[in-house]
Amino acid sequence: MKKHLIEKFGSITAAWKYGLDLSGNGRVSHTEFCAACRNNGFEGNISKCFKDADVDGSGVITFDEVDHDWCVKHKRFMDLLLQKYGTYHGAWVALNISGSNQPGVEEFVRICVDMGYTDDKTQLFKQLLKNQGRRYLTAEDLDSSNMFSSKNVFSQSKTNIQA
Ligand SMILES: [Ca+2]
Repeated sequence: MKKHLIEKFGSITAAWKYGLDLSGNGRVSHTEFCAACRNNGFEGNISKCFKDADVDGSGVITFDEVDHDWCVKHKRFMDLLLQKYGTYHGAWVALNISGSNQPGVEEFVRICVDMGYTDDKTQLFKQLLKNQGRRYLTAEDLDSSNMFSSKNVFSQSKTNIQA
């Protein structure tokens, strides 16, 4: 399923935002997951896939369970962004400095450097793109805040370890 989604959406982040977590609350329930599988033409064993993905058995899938590495990176990016710019809108204004509404990878790398994000910036840019064919970010792409459920991702990871 994960491979299938990445092929379809181009990145696991876009797959989560636009293919899985359609309600945008940071959690995917079994019902939502079944709908997502149908929407995306997935024909494998849906219930088994859900069980496998729900690592902590909480009954919902979080992005942390889908891709822990990217989850940590997105969280870091979000924290730095809010520290530096206060809001996503503030970051968008800084990113869209040319006023074109089409900031590309160069502008993105610049705000990443400004906020002190040290991981691979081009890879993050690609994750955030809704369509891989596009060469610029939109405000919607930039905003990854609703990828996390209300629970802090790191406390969730801790729960995983304890369980
Ligand atoms: Ca879970």
